[in-house]
Amino acid sequence: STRFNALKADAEWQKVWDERRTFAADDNSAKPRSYVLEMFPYPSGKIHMGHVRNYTMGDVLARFRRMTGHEVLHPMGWDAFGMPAENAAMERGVHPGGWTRENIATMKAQLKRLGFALDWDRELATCEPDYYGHEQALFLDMFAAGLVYRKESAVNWDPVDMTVLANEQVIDGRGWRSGALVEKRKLSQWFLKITAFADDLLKGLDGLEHWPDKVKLMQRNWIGKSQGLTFRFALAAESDTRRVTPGDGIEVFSTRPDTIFGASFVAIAADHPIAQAIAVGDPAAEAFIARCKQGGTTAAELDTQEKLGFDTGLCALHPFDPERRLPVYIANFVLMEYGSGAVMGVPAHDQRDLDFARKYGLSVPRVVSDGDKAASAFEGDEAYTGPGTLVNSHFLDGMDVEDAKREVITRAEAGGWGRGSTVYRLRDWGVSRQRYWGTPIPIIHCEACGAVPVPKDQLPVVLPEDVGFDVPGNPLDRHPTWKHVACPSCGGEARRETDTLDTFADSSWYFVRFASQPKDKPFDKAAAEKWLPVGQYIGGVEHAILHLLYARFWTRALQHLGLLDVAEPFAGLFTQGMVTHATFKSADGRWLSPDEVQSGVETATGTPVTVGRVEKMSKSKKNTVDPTGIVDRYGADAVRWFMLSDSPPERDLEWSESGIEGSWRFIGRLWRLFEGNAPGAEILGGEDKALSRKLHGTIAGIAEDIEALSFNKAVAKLYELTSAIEKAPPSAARTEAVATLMRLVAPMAPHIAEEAWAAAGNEGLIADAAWPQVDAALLVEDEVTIAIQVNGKLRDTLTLPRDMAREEVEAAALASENVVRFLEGRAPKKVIVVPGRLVNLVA
Ligand code: ANZ
Ligand code: ZN
Repeated sequence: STRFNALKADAEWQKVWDERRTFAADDNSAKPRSYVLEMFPYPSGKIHMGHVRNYTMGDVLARFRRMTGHEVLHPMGWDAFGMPAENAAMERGVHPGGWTRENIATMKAQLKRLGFALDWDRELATCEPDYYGHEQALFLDMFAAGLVYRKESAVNWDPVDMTVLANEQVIDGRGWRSGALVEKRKLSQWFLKITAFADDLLKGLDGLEHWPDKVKLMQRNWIGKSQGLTFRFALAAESDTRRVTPGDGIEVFSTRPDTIFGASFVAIAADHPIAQAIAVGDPAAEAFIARCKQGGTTAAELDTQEKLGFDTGLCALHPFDPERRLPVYIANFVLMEYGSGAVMGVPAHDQRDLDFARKYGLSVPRVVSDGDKAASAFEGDEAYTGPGTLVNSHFLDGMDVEDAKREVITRAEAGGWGRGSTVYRLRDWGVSRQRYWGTPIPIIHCEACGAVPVPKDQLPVVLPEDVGFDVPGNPLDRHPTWKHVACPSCGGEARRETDTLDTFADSSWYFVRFASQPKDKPFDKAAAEKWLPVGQYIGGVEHAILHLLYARFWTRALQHLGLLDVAEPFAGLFTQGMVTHATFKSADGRWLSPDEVQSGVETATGTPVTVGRVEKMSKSKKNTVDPTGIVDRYGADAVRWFMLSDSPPERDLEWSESGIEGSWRFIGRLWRLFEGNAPGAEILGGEDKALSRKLHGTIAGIAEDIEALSFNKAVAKLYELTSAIEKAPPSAARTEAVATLMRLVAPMAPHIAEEAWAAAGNEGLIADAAWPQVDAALLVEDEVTIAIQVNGKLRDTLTLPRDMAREEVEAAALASENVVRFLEGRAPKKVIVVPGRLVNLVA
C-alpha cells in the first residue's frame, strides 16, 4: 500500500479545478441557485487562521450544494481600501496601491493552496476603478434621490500634525504619531440618510428567520426606537432672558410623559443652541460647557460619569400648572444628538435625573406608586422605574402608566403644545474621510453652482497615483493639480471634493457586484436578482452591527432607487467563533510565539515559560499560528478537517498540534480504505445489513448537519462510519460504503476525495458528482424487541421482524422456553398482543 501524498494531490487537483474553471457559476443555469458568501477579507498581508476557518465552513456548504444539484455562486474578493495601506505608506514609503496589490497576490495564492471552491472569474478588489467607479455612480444616484447630504460635523483634529485623524488613529485621546491631545473640529462632511430607513431596517429584522437572535437584538438596539412625547416648555417671564428668545421655549423628548407631574427641572445639552447663547459673555457658562466636552460621548460613559450641571437662571413653566417653575440647567448627561437635546428631569423615576437632583438639592416628587408607597417625597437613591399607579398627578391619579402616557399625549396634542413622537438612536451615516486610500467622492464644488455631481460619463473619478505620504494630511488635498477642475455646470473654476468614502461603503454592495458585473454599470438588475439575496452569509460577529446594517441600508436604497428589487441582502447569516491558542510569556515577561516554546521552556534561552490564558490568536500576544506552514506540512485536507472537527462552529476553536495531527492521521485512514477499494478487486462476502443501515443513516444525517452548518456533528458521524467500515468483514455492503464515503468526505476533504474518485476509475470530478442517494428503506429499523410476560411479569424478550403477523408473534411467544416453564403445561386463558411492544399470557 502507498501513503497518501497530500502535497502532490493538493497541487494536482487545484490545478485541474483552476484549468477547468470547475467552480465558475453559470448565470444562465436552469438549476436551483445557491449563493454562498463569506465576508471578504481585508488584504492585510497574509491569511490567518480565522480566515481559514471562515472560508472552510463556506466551502463545505458550497461544495455540498453543488453535489445536491444547485448552481452555486461562491465568489471571493478584497475589501481593499483603508488605513493600514496608508500607514504602511507613511512608515515604509511604499505606495498604498502597490502594498495592497502585493498583499492580494500573496493571500490569493494562500486561499488557492487550501483548495477552496471559489469562482475566481468574479474576483474583485474595491480599490480598483472598475469597482469604485460604479460605487461613485451609485453615490450619485443616491445624491439625486436626496439620500445624500452635507452638514457640519466633528472630526478628530491633530493640532501638531495639522491633520484629520481616523478614529483608529486616536489612541487614548492622542494622535497616534504626534502624541498630541486630539481636538474636535467641525468640518462640512457628507452623510448618507440611513435614518430614512430606520423603521424599515427595524421591521425587516422580523423576517430574518435564519439570522442569529443575538445579531438581530444588537441591530435593534443600535437602531433604538423609542416612542413618547415631544413637547415644548414655555419660559417664565421672570427668566433671565437677556440672551435667549423666550418665545421659542425649550423642546424636550420623553418616553415617560406619564411622569410629567414628577418633573422638577429641565436640562439641556452643552451644545444646545440655548446653552451656546448663554455662554456668549458668560465666562462661567463657557467654562462649564468646555468642561462637558472633555468627557466621552458614548451612552455608557454618560451613564457612569459624575453628573454635572450649570444653572442657567432660566425658568420653565409646567405645561399643566403655570404656577410651577422648573429651573433650567445645562447638564453633561444630555446629548445634543438625541431627541431634541433637552429633557424634563423626573428624578423619582429616572436614575440619571435622581443622581442629578440629589447633587443639586432639587425636589424629588414621586408620581408612580409601586403598591403602598404613595408619599409625595421620594426616599432613597434608587429611582423607581417599574410599573404602578399614578399618584400626586391631578387628573392622572389612579391610572396605570400606559393609560397615563396616552392621556398626556392626547392632552398635549389637543392643547397644541406637544405631539406623540418616535425617536431613533440611529444617526445618519457620516461617510466623509479625509484620506487618500478610498473611493473619491464624485462631487465638484463651485462657488456659483454649489456641490455639482461629476457627470456620469466622466466616471470613474480615479485616484491620482503620484502622491506622497512624507507629510501628514490628505495627499488628495495637497496634490498640485488633481483637485483643480472646471465646474461641469458653468465651466468656471471649481474644486474637486477631496474626501473619500468610508470603506464600509465599499463592503455595502460588493455581493451585488459579484452576482452581476457588467462593464458599463454597477450591475444588471435582472441578472443580480437571479442570485440575490445571498442564501448563506458567514463571517465574524464583530460585523454584527455596522457592516450588516450598512449593507442592509444600501440594498434598501437600491430598491428605493428602482435599481434592484431586493430588500434584505442576506437571507441566512452565520457568525462563526474565533480560533484561539494558549499564550506564552518568557521569564522576563515577553510574549512568546508557540514556535519559540518547547515542552514548557523557551527554546532560545532554556528558561521556563509561563503558560497564559487561551485567547483569540493575535499578533500582539504572539499566539498566532501561520496557516501556510501548517498546510505545507499536513496538506490542505487535514487543515480543513481540523477547522471543522473540534468545536461547534459558533464556538471558539482552540488550535492544537495534537488536533491537527489527529486530522492528518484520519486522512491517512481514509486513504487506506479507499486504496482497498481499487477497481477490479473481487467483491467478497454477502450482505451486511448493519453496515448498510449505518451508511444510509450517515448519508442522511450528514446532509442535515451540513445544511444546519453543524460541521462538527457531520465530522463525528464520518468518524463513526469510518470505524464501522474498518471493523466490518468484506462484503458488497462494505465495498459500497467505501465508495460512498468518498463522496461524503468530498465537501470537507476534497483533494483526497478527488484522488480516490479518480483511482476508483470514475468519470469526471467528484466535485461535480451527485450526493449519494439515501435508501429510505434502510433507515427504518426492521426488527423490534418484544417483551413477553406471563401474568404481567416479564419472563423473556424476543427480537422479531417488525411486520410479523399477530398469530406468528403469539406462536413465537408460546414457544419461548421460559414461557413454557412458567406456564407449567397449562394453556393460557387469554393472550394480549400489543404490536411492536409486548405479549402478555394470562394463565
Ligand atoms: C422624562 C423621563 C422620566 C424619562 C422617566 C425617562 C424616565 P430612551 O428610552 O433611551 O429613548 N432623554 C431624552 N433626550 C435625551 C438626550 N438628548 N440626552 C439624554 N437623555 C435624553 O430614553 C429616553 C429618555 O431619555 C427620555 O425620557 C428622557 O428622559 C431622556 F421616569 O423623560 B425621559
Ligand atoms: Zn458652476
